[in-house]
Amino acid sequence: MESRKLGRRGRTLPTTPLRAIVVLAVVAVLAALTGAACGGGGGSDCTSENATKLTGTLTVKNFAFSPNCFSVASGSTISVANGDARPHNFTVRGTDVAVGLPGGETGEATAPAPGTYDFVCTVHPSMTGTIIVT
Ligand SMILES: [Cu+2]
Repeated sequence: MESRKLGRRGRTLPTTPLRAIVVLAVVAVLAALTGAACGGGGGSDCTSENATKLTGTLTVKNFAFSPNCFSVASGSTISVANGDARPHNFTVRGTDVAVGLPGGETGEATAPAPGTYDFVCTVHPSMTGTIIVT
């Protein structure tokens, strides 16, 4: 019968925790967004100065390429070893390099013309890297 409870005083206690939760949620979303923006790819951070000179084999392990920023000479052979049980591939964007890698197997690619290329495993688009071909 008394409908006064939510009257003028309804905004003291209930809104404070709610507002805190909303603020925390917004902060969490922003952190997730900026984290994703910074952590994704890493391709643009790969330059001839910080690239690893690939002397051995490009390794795929735990759904990641290692190294994922490397330099090679044009025309040289890039060996890619899949250390995972799952199939992957080594696909260099903007070239015809696309090497299928069944679980546990090694494939070979020929480094394309000089330039900077992004590469990816098209099965797992988060597996990316950059090659500096010299
Ligand atoms: Cu993959």
